Amino acid sequence: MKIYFCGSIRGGRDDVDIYRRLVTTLQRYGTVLTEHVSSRELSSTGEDVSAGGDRAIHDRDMDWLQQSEVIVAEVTQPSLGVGYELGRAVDMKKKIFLYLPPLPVCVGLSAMIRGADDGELFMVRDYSEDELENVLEKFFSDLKRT
Ligand code: 6K6
Repeated sequence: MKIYFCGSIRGGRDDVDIYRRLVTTLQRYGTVLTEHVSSRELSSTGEDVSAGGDRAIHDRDMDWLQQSEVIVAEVTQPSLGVGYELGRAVDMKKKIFLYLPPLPVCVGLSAMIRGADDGELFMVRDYSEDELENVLEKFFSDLKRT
C-alpha cells in the first residue's frame, strides 16, 4: 500500500520528531512516498529545494498523492502546503487520517480542517503521544475490513 504523509515544512519544523515517529510506524503498513517530510535534515528555509524548484516539488507531490491509497497528516503546525494537499486529496476522494494533539494545544486548528471530518473518508483524531502506534494500528486494521 502506498501512503502519503503530510507535515509542515515551510510552515515550521517544530514537530519533526513526531513526524519521524509517525512515518516509522506507517512503514509497518506500506510504503511512505513522502518519507523526506520527517527528515531532521530538511529545514524550513529551503536548503533542500530540488533542481526543478517549487514547480517540480508540486508536480511530483501531486503525482504521489494521486498514487496513494491513504493520506496521513499531522496538523499541529499550521502549514499552507498541508492544507492544500488535504484539499486536493478530498477532491481525489482519498482516505484521509489526521493527527492532532488534544485541546487546548490544537485550539487553533482551522474549522475547514476539523470540520471536514465525515467519519468515513476524512477522519480527524486527537492523540496523546503514548497511544499513537495503537491508534494507527486500529485505523489500518479497520481499513483492511472495508
Ligand atoms: C524544502 C525546504 C523548504 O522547502 C522545501 C521544498 N521541499 C519539499 N519537498 C517535498 N514536499 C514538499 C516540499 N515543500 C512542501 N512539500 C509538501 O507540502 C510536503 O508533502 C508537505 O506535506 C507539505 C508542506 O508544506 P509547507 O507549506 O509547510 O512547506
